[in-house]
Amino acid sequence: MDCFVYHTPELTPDLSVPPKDNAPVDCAIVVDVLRATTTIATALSTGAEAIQAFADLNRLKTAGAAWEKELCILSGERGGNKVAGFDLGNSPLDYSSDRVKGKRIFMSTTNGTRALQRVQHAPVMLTAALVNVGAIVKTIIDRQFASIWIVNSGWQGDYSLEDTVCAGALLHHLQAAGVEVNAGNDEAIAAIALYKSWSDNLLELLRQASHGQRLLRLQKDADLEYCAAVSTLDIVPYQSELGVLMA
Ligand code: 3SL
Repeated sequence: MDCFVYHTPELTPDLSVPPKDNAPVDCAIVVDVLRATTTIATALSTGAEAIQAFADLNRLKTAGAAWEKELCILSGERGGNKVAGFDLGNSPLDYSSDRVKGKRIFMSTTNGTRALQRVQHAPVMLTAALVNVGAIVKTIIDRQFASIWIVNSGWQGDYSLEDTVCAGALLHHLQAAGVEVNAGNDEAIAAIALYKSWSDNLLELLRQASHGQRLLRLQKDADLEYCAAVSTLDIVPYQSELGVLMA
């Protein structure tokens, strides 16, 4: 399996529009460990009907207003904080079953939703975080993709340690399951090496990462602990229609 890792949406070949010829990849996997894809996995595992992602807050509000009010949750994060007037921010711990069961979550985050848009025309799009690595690895193996892109969200165009370690976890666990992983770029090799050196202490890696530090300054210690746990959720978020993620 040809495996590429991209550190940011901007570095990822553009699949925000349909490809002219054959798709350049079978499956794109978007990663934003802190915290968008962890929140997506959590919300779907606690029974949200779907997550509908938007880069633009005004488009989000318009779509949410057209949805049945009792079944709509507005979820917005900018700079780590909840957007004023929204129901929820981006803390996965807030997405409990009693808040989200049966509801559609209209979500916008600083980086994660931009990464989703960047590859929205991939033939298959999944989202991964440390919490659902095992479920994603199993799906990749079952679907027998010939090629995958792991698309890290990064932080405002910059590299992020926590997304890279998750990319490495995915590739390492594919290898451990006997898949022949052909690293398509150096980023894939580096991601595996990063995961191997930190796999016993992922929480500490998240604490040292620049976005982890930002979240710690916002008193989000419990979020970091939650996001650092590996394969605690057996859930595979996939894009069912443009911009909509379901389990
Ligand atoms: O950048 C994003 O998409 C967010 O996940 C950032 S935060 O962790 O919610 O601050």
